[in-house]
Amino acid sequence: MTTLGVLMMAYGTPRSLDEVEAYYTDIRRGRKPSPAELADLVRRYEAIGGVSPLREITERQAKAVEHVLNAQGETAFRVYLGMKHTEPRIADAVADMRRDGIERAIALVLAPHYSAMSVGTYHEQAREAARDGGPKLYCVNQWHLEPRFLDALASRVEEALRLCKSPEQAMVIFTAHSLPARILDMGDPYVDQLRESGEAVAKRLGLAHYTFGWQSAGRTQEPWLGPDLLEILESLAKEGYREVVVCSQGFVADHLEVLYDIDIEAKQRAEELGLKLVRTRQMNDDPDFVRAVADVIERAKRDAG
Ligand code: FEC
Repeated sequence: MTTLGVLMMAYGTPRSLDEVEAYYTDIRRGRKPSPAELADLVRRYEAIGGVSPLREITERQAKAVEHVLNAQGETAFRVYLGMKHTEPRIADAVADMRRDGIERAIALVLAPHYSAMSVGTYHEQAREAARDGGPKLYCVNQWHLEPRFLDALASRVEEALRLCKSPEQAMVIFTAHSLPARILDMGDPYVDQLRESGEAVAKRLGLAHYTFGWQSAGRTQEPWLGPDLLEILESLAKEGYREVVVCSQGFVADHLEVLYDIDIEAKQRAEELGLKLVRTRQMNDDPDFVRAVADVIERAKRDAG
């Protein structure tokens, strides 16, 4: 039986506070952060306990997906993990596949919605690494409407609503990482795809109150997609809402942007505004999510022939 490779790609996170500067520099494509920017990022990592659980969770996700894929028995799969901003890099994973004689691989980013500025840049790195000597890559652009992924989101929103005193009156806010607003002029599908998955979840649950917002915008001069989650909280408090559910549908793991930006920063703002904020549980390596990702890979395998 030949083995089909899976190049699973994720953001990556520093292993310790000592690595934060190099990480931040990599995110900024080689521009070092100023001392104040670095201190602010270190402060945020310290606030969530010093390191982010993202690395460990990504590794668990990769193992669990490989296990589910191989339990089906028809094809042998081998999952290789490649990170965008830390080791093992995407190019390392591609080199490992080549070394192991993998000729074909499905390339999948652990981010459901496509933007040229996010998923597109992972694919660029993967294609570049595979250009000379393979393997042949089949890149999955988006998987935000994968039925089991939508089920997993819907069940988490439902669970969060159950923690509200008046679930029918609570506002559900679907969020994702903001990007520079110039993606709107590039015909990028990111914004539409976030609406599509949020609408699908709202329809599944028959939600009366839901909205969309952005979080974790970069600290750069150019305009970013808005409104930001913090602004939305202010508007909702003014409109008389008392409870909100934040479903960070663009992320699939607990990490800095969830544990700090929502659990610390947004919760504190909500409290000041007299709002109760309940965040939906992240996917991590929960079996329903792992199954959804395996479905995405199986589908890509069929499409690749
Ligand atoms: O837990 C962790 O340690 C890592 C959490 C983390 C995830 C993540 C996901 C996304 N990002 C996306 C876009 C951008 C753009 C910039 C940017 C900057 C940062 C910084 C940190 C950071 N991101 Fe990130 N992102 C995570 C962490 N991100 C830290 C730098 C400090 C800051 O701005 O807070 C701006 C780059 C620039 O300055 O030029 C753009 C997108 C995602 C979701 C898709 C994905 O996972 O790839 C999009 C997780």
